[in-house]
Amino acid sequence: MKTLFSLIFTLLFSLSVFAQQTSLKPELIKNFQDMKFGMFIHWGPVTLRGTEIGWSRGHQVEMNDYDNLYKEFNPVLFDADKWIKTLKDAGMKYFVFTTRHHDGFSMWDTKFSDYNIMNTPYKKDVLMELKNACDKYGIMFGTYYSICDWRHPNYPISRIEGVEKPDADMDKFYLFLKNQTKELIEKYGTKILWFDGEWEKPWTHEYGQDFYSYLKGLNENVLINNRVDKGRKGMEGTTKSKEFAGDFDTPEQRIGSFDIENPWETCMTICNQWAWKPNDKMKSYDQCMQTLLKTVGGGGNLLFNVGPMLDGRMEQRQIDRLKQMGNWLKKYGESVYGTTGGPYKPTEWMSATRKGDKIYLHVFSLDGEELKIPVPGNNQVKNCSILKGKKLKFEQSKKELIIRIPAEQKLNVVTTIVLKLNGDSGKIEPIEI
Ligand code: H79
Repeated sequence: MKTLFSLIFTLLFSLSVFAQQTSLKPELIKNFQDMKFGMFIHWGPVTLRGTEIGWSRGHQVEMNDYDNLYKEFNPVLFDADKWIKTLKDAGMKYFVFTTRHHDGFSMWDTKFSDYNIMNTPYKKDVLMELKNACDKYGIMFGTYYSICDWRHPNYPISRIEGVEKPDADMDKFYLFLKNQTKELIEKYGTKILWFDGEWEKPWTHEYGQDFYSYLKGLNENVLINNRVDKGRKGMEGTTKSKEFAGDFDTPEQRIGSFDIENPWETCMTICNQWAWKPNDKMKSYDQCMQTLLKTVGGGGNLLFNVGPMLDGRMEQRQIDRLKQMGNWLKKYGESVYGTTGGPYKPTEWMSATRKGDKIYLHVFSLDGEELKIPVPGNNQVKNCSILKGKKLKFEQSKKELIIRIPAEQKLNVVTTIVLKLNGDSGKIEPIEI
């Protein structure tokens, strides 16, 4: 009896391990990590008010007003081609679009809710246009999808006092989630399902597990973030333990901690608000570059968020800022794409990436002309230069590597230095500076 029990247990256990392994192919996640830089978009009828998507419903914007904004949503200057071209010119490789935020509005032609883009005066399936533009430019297409839906009658929570939901029914609501995400996978070919809003009580670990295997069953090549399940540690975004589903971690509005074991992606806004806000404070070029390079240097991807305006255009100042980043990446991209974070862990003033026998140092600030860092493990530095620039003099002892960077060689915002080693940089243990 005991052996039969343990046999069944072993069988079930190996089946579940098997399921986990087949659900995430290493090359799928490697390909994702190699891309490094993507664009997040938060957009919807709420841009008519300029307040935050989802969160302002029933707060800054009276609920009834919020829920009727779609009747006026007519972004006549929306041009999917222009958006994706902007993204491409920024050096970004993938795209994640808010298909349904916590407010419950569906930005595509869905069969499962009338509260969708086809019932606005605009009447066009913006999601399909974006998907087609991504295909045209060779950009990976992904979709943000909120698990909570504060407006949906079957979802138990509204977040607003005094609103009763007599039709609350989580199992019915879960069926709605399955139906909608099936459309995103089958009709729109989404490659990334970027969930959110999983932290509320009605969503459980059991739903999370079931949803993850359901979606992988529809297409095993869809990447799914860790917000599908209940394992996320707040805005830090890491996953509590292996028992929770999710292909990558999701630090929000912060650069994730150094981690080259578990895939992660920082999501961050180029201004302050996720959805467009008039005259929102925009990050400087310096802040944008440091955010990107410290994220990549820590082993992560950056999903950088833009909120387009109510007429469908992105703000010109944001397009210009992204273009500046793209111009940098055009020249120095080999130090970003396809690299691994480290071996030096990011600091305030420097971050590093590596590939093959090379280490790239991104120096943001340096007092004087000498860069002093620990030697890269057991390796010898063979030569050292500014990336795409002049050779630099250096000395190495057993412990220390000293690189001379003449003042006139220092570049604005970031100076990238390439070290060529006598061995594989991938094998070096992380180094704290
Ligand atoms: O979709 C974006 C956010 O709307 C969503 N996740 C990203 C990707 C998000 N979920 N939780 N949070 C953001 C954190 C919530 C912060 C809040 Fe607030 C503080 C909610 C209410 C007070 C920020 C400030 C949002 C509204 C005011």
